[in-house]
Amino acid sequence: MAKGDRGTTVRGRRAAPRSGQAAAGGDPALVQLLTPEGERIESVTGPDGTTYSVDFTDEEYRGLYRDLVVVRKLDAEATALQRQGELGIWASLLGQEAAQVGSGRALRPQDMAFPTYREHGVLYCRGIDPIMPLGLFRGVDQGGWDPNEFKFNMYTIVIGAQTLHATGYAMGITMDGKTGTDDGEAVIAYFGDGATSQGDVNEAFVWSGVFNSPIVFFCQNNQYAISEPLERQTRIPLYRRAAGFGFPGIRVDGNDVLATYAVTRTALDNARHGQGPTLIEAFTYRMGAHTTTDDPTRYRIASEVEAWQAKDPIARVKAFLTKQQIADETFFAEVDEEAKRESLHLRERVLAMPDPPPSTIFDHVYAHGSPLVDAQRDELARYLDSFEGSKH
Ligand SMILES: Cc1ncc(C[n+]2csc(CCOP(=O)(O)OP(=O)(O)O)c2C)c(N)n1
Ligand SMILES: [Mg+2]
Repeated sequence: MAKGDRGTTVRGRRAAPRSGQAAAGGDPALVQLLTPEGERIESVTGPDGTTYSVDFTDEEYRGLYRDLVVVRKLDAEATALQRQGELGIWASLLGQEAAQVGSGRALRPQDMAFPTYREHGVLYCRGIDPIMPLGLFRGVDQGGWDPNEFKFNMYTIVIGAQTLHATGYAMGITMDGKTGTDDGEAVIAYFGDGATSQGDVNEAFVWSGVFNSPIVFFCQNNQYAISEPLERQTRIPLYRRAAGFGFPGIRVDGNDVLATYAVTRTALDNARHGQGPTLIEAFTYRMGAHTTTDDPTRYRIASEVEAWQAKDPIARVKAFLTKQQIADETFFAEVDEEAKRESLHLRERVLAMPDPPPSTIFDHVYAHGSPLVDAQRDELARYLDSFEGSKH
């Protein structure tokens, strides 16, 4: 995968042992600040000369660890709920926690995010009640959060469509004069490796590039689009596609929460200051199934999954915190306990979610209603009333 990259060099000033380089898979273009063994790399200079580093307090490091653990636990609970018939489907983020927490925490409050259907970790970082996507996947509502209040749009199932929505939004905030200052707004659009083959995504790249829009394209390359592996999407590393559209692309270790944070924050700040788009390729791995309807053992081998297990995004933060004596066993046990409490709370609330009346399917089709939708609502009501003993 990285073969075409051999000519690119990263000049990192490494404070930690050289093991960091091997851990980066030998790919010199991968920005990494925390190796799988938990060694901290002080800073890394990317191919374009930008230096990436983070300067967190101990409390902030512990906060990131807590986010990662809670997000994974809530996700596992959602998968279990689906298996027990309580959700129609679930798209797990397992393995992608660092890509999501790193980029999610890099967002400033005023930044707007456009997610796919898998961004539960980013949603959590935006302060949205984690039950919200479960209502959607239980089929009792259509998401439920206010995109403007939380600056996090609705989940998008149509692959790549949100990149165009995000591009339009980014062009709009430029016209509204909301960019160009430190407290200006920037936009982030999430999508997967498979989505990069969609026309929508390529059109979004064209428009954003040409209009120098304040947008960060955040591609979580989890190596698969359902059963289709990366080599069926591209012959070159995905981040290098950006060059053809006239803006920078960078590949970051998506299992490294620190590097993901640093790269995303820089790209967002560039965008808000009028320096245009960036494509970030967060190199990661989907540890679970595509969704609960999928069986990945049909198309990938166990040794591949095991190789990625050794790059686990949470284990490396735990190793780092332990080595640096930033956290101890008591803290880790507390976080586990907290995650357990939150997931139990989530479960109880999901089970208590009432089924909505059938007519609510028509409620949010148009913001201000429509005669056609009104007629369809009436027709359904008449149909349901036609059943003997119907309460509808
Ligand atoms: C326009 C469109 N085509 C096909 C699908 C069916 N589909 C759902 S998920 C998916 C794969 C997406 O892969 P990727 O972009 O890598 O995201 P990931 O699921 O791996 O996060 C496809 C083809 C769809 N939802 N929308
Ligand atoms: Mg994918």
